[in-house]
This record gives sequence, structure tokens and C-alpha cells, in this order.
Amino acid sequence: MKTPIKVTITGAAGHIGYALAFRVASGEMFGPKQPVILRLLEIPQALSSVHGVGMELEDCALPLLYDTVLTDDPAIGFREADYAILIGAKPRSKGMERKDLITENAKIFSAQGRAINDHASGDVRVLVVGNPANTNALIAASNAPDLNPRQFTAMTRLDHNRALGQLANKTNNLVADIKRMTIWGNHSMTQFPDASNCLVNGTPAYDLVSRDWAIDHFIPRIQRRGAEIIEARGLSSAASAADAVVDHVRNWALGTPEGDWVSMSVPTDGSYGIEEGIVFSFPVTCKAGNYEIVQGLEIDDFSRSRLRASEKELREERAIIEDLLH
Ligand code: NAX
Repeated sequence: MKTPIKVTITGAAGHIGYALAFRVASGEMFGPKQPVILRLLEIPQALSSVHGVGMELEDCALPLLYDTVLTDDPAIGFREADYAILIGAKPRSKGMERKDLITENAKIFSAQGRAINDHASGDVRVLVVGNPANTNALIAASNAPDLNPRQFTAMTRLDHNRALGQLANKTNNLVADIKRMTIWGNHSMTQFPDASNCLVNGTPAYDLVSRDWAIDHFIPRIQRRGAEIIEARGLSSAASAADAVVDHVRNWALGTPEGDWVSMSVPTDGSYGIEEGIVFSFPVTCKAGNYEIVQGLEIDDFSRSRLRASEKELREERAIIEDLLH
């Protein structure tokens, strides 16, 4: 038998965690021959609930699920983790300012960064989902001095998948026919969903849809899709978010298909003029657990202004939590 991969999921009793745990355990993340050990980390108040998740996992009799650990202790939750999926976060409560939300979550993610540094595998790969995801990833990475910041990413894959879905609908094609979608920037309203490099069955997307459609409909719809789901469902995206987690980690671990790329929020390195010091979504290709930012894409004035707006927002978020960075 292959050595099991240890996957930590924080916030595992929550909506996204509940939708995700079963998919990881059934082999969708790492393939049908790869056993996994799940470590489900929750806060003490949600321990009973996460025990229920553990019981249901047991009741599925999943052949790839080698072991399940349920805990509220980060030292146990992150022990030897190969992958850490950080979903648990403090939600925005009524009347809470954005600044307070960022500060409250900064405390959680700095502590988790330290715990990952001290207890996870030295080769751990981290995906931050809990919002504000990009800045939380920055904080976690900066509190993990023994790890490479490139081991920390944040999730913009749900936005990427939403964009694929909308372009497929508009052009009457399948999502599988679309390549080279990009989400740039922050996982927030300033994100820039960019179809300008997309190929639809090999044809440039802008030969099939107008730039006006992209500017007036496509971009704002992806930016507001989360709110649209909440309005319809009365709850925020959960199954689609879990699906995006599976996609993000699977591509990171096993690679992206030839001729295509995916969107991942990663520490900036100067690519596309976005200076170091924030976690920003780029088009990336992945191979065997590594990613590379796709280079050389043309950025026109319109795109540049969108990238700058999202960069500005991320630098403002960073300024709020600067004292927690090392
Ligand atoms: P829920 O409130 O259903 O679940 C959150 C869970 O996290 C709860 O069970 C809570 O007990 C737990 N938790 C809180 N603090 C924790 C800590 N310090 N350690 C471990 N567990 C902790 O939220 P859910 O709908 O699952 O969403 C989770 C997060 O994902 C939110 O921050 C949400 O905004 C964010 N999202 C991010 C997305 C992205 O694309 N990056 C999309 C979906 C989602 O909105």
C-alpha cells in the first residue's frame, strides 16, 4: 500500500469542511489508489459536531480512509501534515468593520502558521480558504519561519471555476472546452476575472464574445457571484467551495494539464509588476507539487488598472496586520 497522505482540515464541522472531508476521503483529491489520513481540527465549541462528522466518515466505510483524527489541539491537528487546508475562520458578525474582521482573523492565522511551522511536515503545502483568504495566507506564511512562503497559497479557484462556467454558458460550450482562464488579484470584489487569454475549443474567447460583454456582465457577475449564491440559497457557497479546494490541491499535487493553467493566490515575486509582500492570484502551471507563475501574458491598460486596484486593496489589508508579520 502507498504511504497515506496526511490532510489537515480546519473548520471541518462547518459548511465547507463538511462538504470537503468526504471527497478527500473518497479519493477525489489524490486519486483512487492513494490512501489518506484526515486530521479534522475544530474549536472546542464545535468538537461534538466534528465528532458527528467523524462518525459519518466511519459509516461510509471508505477504503482509502486509513485513519481520522478529531481534535481541537493545533499541535495534534497539524502533526506531520502533508497538506493543511485552513477553512476555519471568524465570520463577519453584524456591525463588524472590515478592519476588525481582518484583525480577528489575523490572530487565528498567525497562531496556525506557527503551529504548522512546528508540527507539520517540512514539505507541507497549505491552502487558505477562510476569509480574508489572501491576507490570512500572508500572515500564516510569515509566522512559519522554517518553511518557504511558496508553501502557502490562498484560494481563488472557486472564482476561476465560476468564470469557466459563465463563459461556457455564454458560448454554448462545455467547461472542458475552455482553457487559460485567469483570476488576478484578491479573493474579493476587486478580483479581476480575465477571459482575454481564453481559448474556447482553440478559438480566442474574444472572437466569440465581445469585450463589452466581458466588462459589463462577465467581470461583475464573477465578482458578485458569492453574494448571488447567498441571495438564492440563504447560505454561502459550500459544495462549490469544497469542489474548488479539491481542484486546487489536486492540480498543485498532481499537475495542471498540458496547454492549460489554473488560478492560485501565491506570494508575489515581482511578476507582472506586482512587488513582493502580498499574496495575489495569478495564472499558474503546476507540476509534481510545484507551481510556476505563467509569464509573458499581455497586460493592456484596462487590465493594468484592474491589477493595480486589487494590489492596492491587498496592500491596505497588509497595513492593518503589519505588526503580526515577521
Ligand atoms: P462555517 O461558519 O460554516 O464554518 C466555519 C468552521 O470553522 C466552524 O465550524 C468553526 O467552528 C470553525 N472554526 C472557526 N475558527 C476556527 C479555528 N481557529 N480553528 C479551527 N476551526 C475553526 O463557514 P464556511 O461556510 O465553512 O466558510 C468558511 C470560510 O470560508 C469563511 O471564512 C468563508 O468566508 C470562506 N470562504 C472562502 C472562499 C474562497 O473562495 N476563498 C469561498 C467560500 C467561503 O466564503
